[in-house]
Amino acid sequence: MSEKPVAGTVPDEKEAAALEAAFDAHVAANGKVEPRDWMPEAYRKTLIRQISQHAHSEVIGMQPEGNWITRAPSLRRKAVLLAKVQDEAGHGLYLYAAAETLGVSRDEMEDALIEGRAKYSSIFNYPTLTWADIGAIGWLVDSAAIVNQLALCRCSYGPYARAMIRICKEESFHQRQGFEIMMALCNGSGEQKRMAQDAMDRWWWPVVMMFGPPDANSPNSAQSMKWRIKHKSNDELRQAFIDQTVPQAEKLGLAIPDPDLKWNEARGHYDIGEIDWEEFFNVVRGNGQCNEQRIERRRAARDEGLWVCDAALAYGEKQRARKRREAA
Ligand code: FAQ
Repeated sequence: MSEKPVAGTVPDEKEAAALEAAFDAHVAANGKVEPRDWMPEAYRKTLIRQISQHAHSEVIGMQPEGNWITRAPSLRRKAVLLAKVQDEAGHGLYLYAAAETLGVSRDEMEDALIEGRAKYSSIFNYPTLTWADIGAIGWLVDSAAIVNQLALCRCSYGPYARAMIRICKEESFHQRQGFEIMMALCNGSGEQKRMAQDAMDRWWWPVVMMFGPPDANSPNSAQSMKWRIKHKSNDELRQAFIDQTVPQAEKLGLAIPDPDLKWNEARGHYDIGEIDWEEFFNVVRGNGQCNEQRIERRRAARDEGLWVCDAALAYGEKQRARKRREAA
């Protein structure tokens, strides 16, 4: 993008309008934006909001699954779950690093989360009551995350798009491990099958809501789509997830807890019943079953881990001092 102005330019009003017009044309032509490029302040802020929210979701998302690491039903299941939870930490790291390229520090983002100024995905405020919930998260939540993130691989902001490509590859493994847990339960005893159905009954609607409010009530969508941060709307992604998941549920022999779910031949999509948006906004406002616990655990993990950061920084400084002495 040779004609792109660089960050740090302080333009006057006329220049600013020209820069913005050039920026809009660049992203409209599917051009990528890199950290040193000039960008509208609102674009930068929108990305910080979305990427940090995404990073927080990955990190908070470790808690519901972490809850079952010590209780996984076999050593194999335990090892796989441990690896998955570690992957989520890695995803958080890539995403925080992508957000840092926009001039915000990791400490600032973490403070915003812990002080309730930044959001994270509603889905992680539901409890994991049985082992089948681990299958449901992997199968349903990771499927939903992949549908959303595949579109984000084409996001106009380079560092975010590149992080998404790597994350999506790892999420497909997560989705398969979830489906495999559900398959084992559905082919098992009557009690196991009932456990799988119970997880399906509790997770289905929260996952459907996870794509965000309906397009008509999504204040950020229009601008984010214009800037090619988002390539598909919340409702388009929700529909894609439903269409791909219904046949998978049929294959497992699980019923979807929606009496109004039916194939619409004319639309070429499934129709679904009414979504309880009051529940969604209630959870987003902090009143879900686990919001308080999730943030409290995150705060404790940060506070208890501070000495590790201090020790790592002191060790790094000691190494640098030794190198300086050796070079002198
Ligand atoms: N939860 O105007 P829109 C994962 C907020 S990663 C809470 O439509 P936008 C991996 C939204 O922030 C899951 N808040 O907003 C994993 C906004 O509030 P604000 C996370 C929500 O940004 C799997 C307001 O509502 N994925 O699962 C939610 O254009 C298993 C109005 O909404 C991402 O974050 C929600 N569900 O579209 C990990 C993907 N939905 O900020 C562990 C990246 C909306 O103005 C285990 N993010 N809100 O105060 C996105 O694609 C977008 O941000 C959307 C929302 C689609 C989530």
